[in-house]
Amino acid sequence: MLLAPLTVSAMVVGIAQSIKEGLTRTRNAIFSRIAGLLGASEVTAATWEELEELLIQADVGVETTLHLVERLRRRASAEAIIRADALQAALREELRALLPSPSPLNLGNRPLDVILVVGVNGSGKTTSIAKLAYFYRQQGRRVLLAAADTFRAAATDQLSIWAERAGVNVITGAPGGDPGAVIFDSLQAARARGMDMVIADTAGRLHTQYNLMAELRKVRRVAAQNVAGAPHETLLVLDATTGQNALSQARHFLEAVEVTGVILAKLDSTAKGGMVFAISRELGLPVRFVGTGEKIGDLAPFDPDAFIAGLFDET
Ligand SMILES: Nc1nc2c(ncn2[C@@H]2O[C@H](COP(=O)(O)OP(=O)(O)OP(=O)(O)O)[C@@H](O)[C@H]2O)c(=O)[nH]1
Ligand SMILES: [Mg+2]
Repeated sequence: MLLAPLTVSAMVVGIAQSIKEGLTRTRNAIFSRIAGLLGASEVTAATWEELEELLIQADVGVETTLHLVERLRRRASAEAIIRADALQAALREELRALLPSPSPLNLGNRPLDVILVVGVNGSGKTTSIAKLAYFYRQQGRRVLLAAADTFRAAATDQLSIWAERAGVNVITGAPGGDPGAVIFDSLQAARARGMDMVIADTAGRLHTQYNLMAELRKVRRVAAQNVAGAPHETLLVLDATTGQNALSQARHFLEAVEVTGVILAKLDSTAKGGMVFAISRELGLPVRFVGTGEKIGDLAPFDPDAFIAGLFDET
């Protein structure tokens, strides 16, 4: 049974609110201090140094932080900014400029969309896939899951439990079996059952990094052979609590498979929400969704304006 699609305005308010809630730790631990810092009566060299430290603590990344603070310093002097609110507004603008403007995902333009979800084990892949399934189902999509993580014995069971919560079916394979076969079966089943979206879970760990990447490439190949242009989106799940480590993991994946966007899981569990800026600037990838909790509905489509607001605004 399909759920009624949400109205657009209700969704936008809901999205902004859940992004804000997901940012509670980042806001309380870091950005409220930044706001306080910029609110001091006098801006000195120490102010800039402290700003730098706080941004690095928020995992904005060293390179991105230096770029930001340098731009802000220049603006402060060029525009003779002395008022705290003007300085904060300038920082917000500079942060916003680091994020790409929202663009639609490459979905909904064909009879069957295929989304591949990749990432290291424990990053939040399975949970995020279930949340994605739930999210798209609420929009009236007919979603089928593919349990193509055949390496870890419990992975299929875990995905099946989550699928039930999301109200969608899963195609599974034999433990230790060929993930390419699971994808193939899933695409056939999707067509036979009149589904319009397949979301595939993939292994996060194999015996070697080489095997893992070879497997991911094979999964992609099978998808491409069976559905034109598939996978239409390859989303990399990163664990926000691992901060800069997640970026180096991401680089490994980028070398092996074409990634089109990021799901930043566990945003609610960390003060490292600044990672979003590093992902955008240093990896050149758009963040597409953020995980804001452990429940099925705790996934928000990324909205850059809501994200910036959520960093600073309590209400
Ligand atoms: N607070 C919070 N926890 C999350 C979020 N997303 C995932 N988790 C938790 O992170 C843990 C790992 O999530 P999984 O979805 O199992 O991760 P995985 O990448 O599939 O892991 P493997 O299958 O072992 O490779 C679980 O305890 C989830 O509940 C989130 O957005 N917020
Ligand atoms: Mg998993």
